[in-house]
Amino acid sequence: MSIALTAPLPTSDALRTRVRESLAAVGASVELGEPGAHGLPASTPITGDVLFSIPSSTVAQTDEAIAAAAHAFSAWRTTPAPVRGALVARLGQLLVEHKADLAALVTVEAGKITSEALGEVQEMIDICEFAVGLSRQLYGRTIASERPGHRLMETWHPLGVVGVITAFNFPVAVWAWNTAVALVCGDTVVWKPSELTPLTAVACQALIERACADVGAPVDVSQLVLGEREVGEKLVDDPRVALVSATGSVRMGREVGPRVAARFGRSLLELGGNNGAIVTPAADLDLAVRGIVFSAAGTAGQRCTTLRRLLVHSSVADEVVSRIEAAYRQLPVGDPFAEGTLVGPLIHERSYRDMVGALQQAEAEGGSVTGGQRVDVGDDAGADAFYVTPAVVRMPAQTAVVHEETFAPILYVMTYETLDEAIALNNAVPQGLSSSIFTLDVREAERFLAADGSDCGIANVNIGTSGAEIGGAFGGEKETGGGRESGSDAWKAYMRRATNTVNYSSELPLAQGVHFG
Ligand code: UN1
Repeated sequence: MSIALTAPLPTSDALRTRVRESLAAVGASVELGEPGAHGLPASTPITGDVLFSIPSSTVAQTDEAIAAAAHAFSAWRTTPAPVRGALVARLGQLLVEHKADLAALVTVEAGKITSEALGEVQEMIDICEFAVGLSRQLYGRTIASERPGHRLMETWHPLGVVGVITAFNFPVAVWAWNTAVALVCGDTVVWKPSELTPLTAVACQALIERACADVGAPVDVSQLVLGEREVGEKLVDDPRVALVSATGSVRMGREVGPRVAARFGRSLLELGGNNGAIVTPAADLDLAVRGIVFSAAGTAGQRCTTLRRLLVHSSVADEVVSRIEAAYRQLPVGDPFAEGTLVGPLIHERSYRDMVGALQQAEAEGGSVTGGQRVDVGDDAGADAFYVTPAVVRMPAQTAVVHEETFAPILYVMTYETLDEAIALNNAVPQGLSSSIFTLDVREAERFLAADGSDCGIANVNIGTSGAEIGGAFGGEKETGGGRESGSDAWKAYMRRATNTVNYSSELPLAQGVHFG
């Protein structure tokens, strides 16, 4: 394939320097060993190389981290919420100050283009602002009591230690969604980031520790554990971890959910998406194509909110598809640091293999593929890096392959005749995260948002499936796991509810009219 890269790839040595500079700027100290040395490999999808080897946490260290967080909880839970908010406010300031440093690490480790990496850090800043406001708005309701001289009310209390397990594709924002909210709710946090993005995590930990020092909060309220499966399993199985908030694959969620439930812990799951968008004949096609291209090809198709299925009315299908294909031909693929790049690398070879496998299966199921080629980066620097052109696949029907989430830029296109059919197709997959409709017809839009419309946790009109703001609750139904994070009243998952009945009379009436002696 002779698609020009936006610029020659940087060398791994240049990326090492960038990492060192960014870590130094945020004040993180971590032992950066030679690649191949004992420890956790810290790699980059930009060149596909391991950059450093860093110390990882043992299960015993994870146990200590949980113990420290549990100990810190006993004081943190009675710290007034607005005082807890001051810690999150300071974290937000530090994130503003170090936005570029953190974004550079996100680009190195997750391969996001600079604009999206900066956007991810902005999402952290936004949730900090939200959580600071929330720290003065944690509320309970009072409810009319059936008994005279009685008050019935709900109070919300801190829950305990929150275990946060995050994925590579949002290596910092999802930590911040959970941590900012958990901390103002009076919880303490133990974070296990993806083993693919440990350095960004180390940087975040340095910033939260500095924020703690600056406002005089106990540093143990936020812990970081780096490692692979056994570290996550410890968080899942330890009864001191009251809530496990896990982002990742459906397969991971299928394990985490029952294991946490078996010990009567709580889990908040944010699993796979397989998001659809409907384009009706009443759509503004210019706007629809722009929204579709960002949602389907942005982040190289590696968001859980990525648009993967386009359900387009047969009367506009050819036009929409040819405009998407034309836009795709113009998308600069390459070094995510280079100005102008819009599509960076896939995270690793396995993603590339999954993409190739899905495209082969799609063809076998009658699909016709445009794009989806590996971009030859031309020299040794990128032999283990995987850059691809985004793919559009016209499918004769929503076949088996379309029901699966392949974490790569593949957009399957199906046509429909009636809106009912389109909504049924939208809802026919096992996942239920995000969805959109492009239409200027208010009846179609409202039908899509109604109880018998989209069955997803996110249903949009005239915007794509990705790029949600933090103010709303984020999450989805069915195999997406049912959790809600981030804004709105998602904070309630991080607290426990007590129902209080207060008798301020001198009588003792029993509820339901019961007489007892
Ligand atoms: C994810 O992909 O796990 O709505 C999170 C979005 C982002 C968050 C995505 N705000 O695309």
